[in-house]
Amino acid sequence: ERISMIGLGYIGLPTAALFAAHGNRVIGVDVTPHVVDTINAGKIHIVEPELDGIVHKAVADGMLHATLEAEPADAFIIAVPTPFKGDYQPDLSYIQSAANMIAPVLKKGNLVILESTSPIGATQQMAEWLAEARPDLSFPQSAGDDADIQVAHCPERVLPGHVVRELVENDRIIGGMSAKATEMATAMYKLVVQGDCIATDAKTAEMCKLVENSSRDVQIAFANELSIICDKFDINVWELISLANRHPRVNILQPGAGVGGHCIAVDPWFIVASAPEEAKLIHAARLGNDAKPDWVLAKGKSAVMDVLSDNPSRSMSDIKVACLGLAFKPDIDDLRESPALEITRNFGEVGCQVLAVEPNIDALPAKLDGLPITLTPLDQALEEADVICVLVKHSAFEDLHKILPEGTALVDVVGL
Ligand code: SAJ
Repeated sequence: ERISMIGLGYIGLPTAALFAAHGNRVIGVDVTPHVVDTINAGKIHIVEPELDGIVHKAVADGMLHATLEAEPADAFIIAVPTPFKGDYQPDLSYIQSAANMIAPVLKKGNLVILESTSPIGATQQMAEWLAEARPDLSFPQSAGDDADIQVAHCPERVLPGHVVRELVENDRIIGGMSAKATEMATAMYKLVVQGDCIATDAKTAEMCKLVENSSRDVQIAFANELSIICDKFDINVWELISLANRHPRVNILQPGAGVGGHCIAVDPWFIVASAPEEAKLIHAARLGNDAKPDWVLAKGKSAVMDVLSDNPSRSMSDIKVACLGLAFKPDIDDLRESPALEITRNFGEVGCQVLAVEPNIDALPAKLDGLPITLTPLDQALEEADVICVLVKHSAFEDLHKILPEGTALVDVVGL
């Protein structure tokens, strides 16, 4: 099989490399010259454990090469971003550009797979764009199993940090626009996937992916709401959750600083945008999780105010607040859409000195430039801080309770 991967980001690059590692010739296409050059040099531009070695070998073996322009192939996989616009409406322009890019090189017998997380109807829309660009070919929306080009939606569901393993082990949802498309896509994924490939239609596959992440978002919102209620009654929410979870049919997730990353905080909006009247719970969960960082900031600020009122001779500018963790979740270095980063930045605007502790990075992101925030080693931060806010449950912080200097105010929103 000759496979073309359109979009070489967090999903596209590992998927491309995996197909190449299994003996398929893979052409990776990306619009960013730096990405193309980096991959062709056998290197990677993203952070994901184990990926660099696989890409290096695939490029060295001549099985993977990256280009800026689409080339003919047997199958095309589209893994481009599907962000939302300001008003929470999905932005399909990247999918449209990808469709326009591959349309000229499509040949009878090709399979086009949309892997990007997409709002309901996006696969059909992509097939329409392809059909408009190539009136000489037939597509499944009109020709079904007999179409020249088959189209399917097979959403990715891998967990950042475990992508290489999950790409192989996870079950895949295969949503063909025709039975033939499902059959062709299943045969292709079976080249690398050890999990089950489960057949459905494209619309159900789109909804399935959105529902998986919405389900997690709603459950985390429940945990976050509990943490705020428990704070009011001075109940330890982590003890409470572990007790409740002893019930055989209860499984509550963990509260935290908020929901970060680029999937769980985005995908539920696709459902809300398309069914605003009906998706009430999903909407409320999204708002609840988005509001959690402000609640955490307020808790931290109130601890700072307590220090000031206990020490009238001190001023805000000489109070030191340690923010433990900047990443969007434990034990990764990914700071994108991170509630911990947002909280830390907001602390920097309060006027106190902020000691940012993030053992997984070497330098602070530009987003924090110009604020009184310094990247600080854990031991130094613990020694100097008046207030410690634990924002991410990194394993480096595990023993914090044992080494915490006595009398330091602690705001722990992750339950160390
Ligand atoms: N979080 C909590 N409490 C929890 C679990 C998570 O506050 O109990 C927070 C995390 O700290 C983080 C956010 O939620 O800020 C999201 O983290 P995550 O580990 O739940 O998920 P992601 O965004 O890394 O990856 C998710 C996964 N989806 C599900 O688990 C249903 C992954 O399988 C998807 O492939 C990925 O989204 C995606 O690309 O859509």
